[in-house]
Amino acid sequence: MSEITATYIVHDAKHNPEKKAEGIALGLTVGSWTDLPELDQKQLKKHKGRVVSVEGANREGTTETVATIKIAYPAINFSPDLPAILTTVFGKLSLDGKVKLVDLEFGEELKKSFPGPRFGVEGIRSKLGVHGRPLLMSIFKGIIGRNMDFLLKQLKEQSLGGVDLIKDDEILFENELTPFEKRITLGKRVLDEVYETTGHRTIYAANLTGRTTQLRDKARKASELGADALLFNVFAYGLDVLQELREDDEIAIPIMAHPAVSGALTSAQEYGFSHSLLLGKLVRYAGADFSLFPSPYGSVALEKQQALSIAEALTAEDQVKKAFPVPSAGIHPGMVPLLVKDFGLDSIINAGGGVHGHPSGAQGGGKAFRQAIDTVLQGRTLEQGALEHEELKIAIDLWGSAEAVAK
Ligand code: 1AE
Repeated sequence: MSEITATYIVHDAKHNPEKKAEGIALGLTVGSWTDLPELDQKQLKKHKGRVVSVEGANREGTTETVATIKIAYPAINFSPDLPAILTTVFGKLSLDGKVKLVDLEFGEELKKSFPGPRFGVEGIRSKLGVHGRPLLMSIFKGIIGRNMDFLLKQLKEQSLGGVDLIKDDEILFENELTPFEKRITLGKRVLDEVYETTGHRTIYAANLTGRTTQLRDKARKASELGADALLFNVFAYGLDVLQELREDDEIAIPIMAHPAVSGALTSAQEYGFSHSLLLGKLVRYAGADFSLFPSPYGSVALEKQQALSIAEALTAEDQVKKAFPVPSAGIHPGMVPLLVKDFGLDSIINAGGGVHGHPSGAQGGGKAFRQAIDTVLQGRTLEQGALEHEELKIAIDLWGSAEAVAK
C-alpha cells in the first residue's frame, strides 16, 4: 500500500511523545480528539496513520520533551495532490502547538503524480550552452516608476556584463509603464541583438503576477510571445498553482520559484515547515526549474546548514529532474569563493544590488562577477584575480572579499 511518511519535531509538555504520536496518527486520519464509538477495526486498519518511530530526548528535568516522530499516512486517504497531502499531514496539526514538519517521504507510486522541473539543471544549461561553471543571474533594481526605455537599457547592460539569466524583481507587478507583454517582446529584441553582436545568450525571466484565475492565460501568452522563462512568487499563490503552470504544455518554459512570503512558514525553529522541505523538495516536485533562497552570507541570511539542506533537496538523486539552487540576497563578487565552495558548480550566483551598485554600472557589475567566478575556478584568490581584472578590483575595493578558495 502506498504511503507518505512525515517526519516531525514535536515539543511535548506532557513528556509522552509516544502518546502524542499515536494521537496524531489517529487524529489526522480516522479519529478525533475523543473516542468515536462507531470506529470499526476494518476502517482503522485501512486508513489509520501508522507511527513509524518516536525518538525522544531530554525527558528528565525539562519543561518539554523534544522528539522526532515519523508517521506514515495511507495514500488511500487523499487524492494525489499537494493541497490534499499537506492538509492530511499538517492540516490542523500545524495549529496545534510546537510542531515542525521536517520532511515528507513520498511512496514511489505517489511520486508519479508530481512532474518535477520541465527542464532542470541540464535543460537550462543546454538552453544557454553553458557547462562546467556556476551560472550568473542578475535582478532588475530600481525599476518601479521607470519606463520601458530605462528597463531595456538595464537589460542590455546586464547582458553585456555577461550574466546568463536576468530576472524581474519579485515586486514588479503589472503596471502601465512596463507592462508584462512589452517586457517580454521588447526585452527579447534587446537580448537577441546582444546575442547577435557578442554571441552571449541571456535568459530573461518575467514576473508572472495577477489574480490566480488569470495566470494560466497570461503564462500561455508569454510563451506564445517567446518569453524565455517566468518568475513566480509561489508562496503567495500556493505550490499547486506552480504545479498547474508546470504541467501546462502550452506554457512549457522554465519557471523560477521566488521565496517571498516563505519565511512566514519556515523561519520559526519550533513551528512550520523545514526550509529543505518547502524551498527544496516541494518546490522541486511541484515543477520549478530554479529555487531562490537566502544564502548564508548576504543581507538576508539563512543559517548555513539550512541553506545547504535546501540545495541538497533540489539536487539529490530522485525520480524528477534536478532544480537549480539559487542562493541569493545581498550577494557581491567578494562572496563568490564561499558560494562556489558551498553550493558547487551546479548552482546560480544571483545578485541585484551587487550588479547594479557597481561603480561602473550594471555592465561592470556583471563583468566583476564573471571575473570572480573564473578566478575561483582557476583556484586563485580574488585578490590575485583583481590584479588582472579592473571590474573585480573595483568591486573588492568597495565590498571586500571572503578568503575561501573553491576546490
Ligand atoms: C532571496 C531572493 C533575492 C532577491 O530576489 C533579490 O531581489 C535580491 O536582491 P539583492 O541581490 O539583495 O539586491
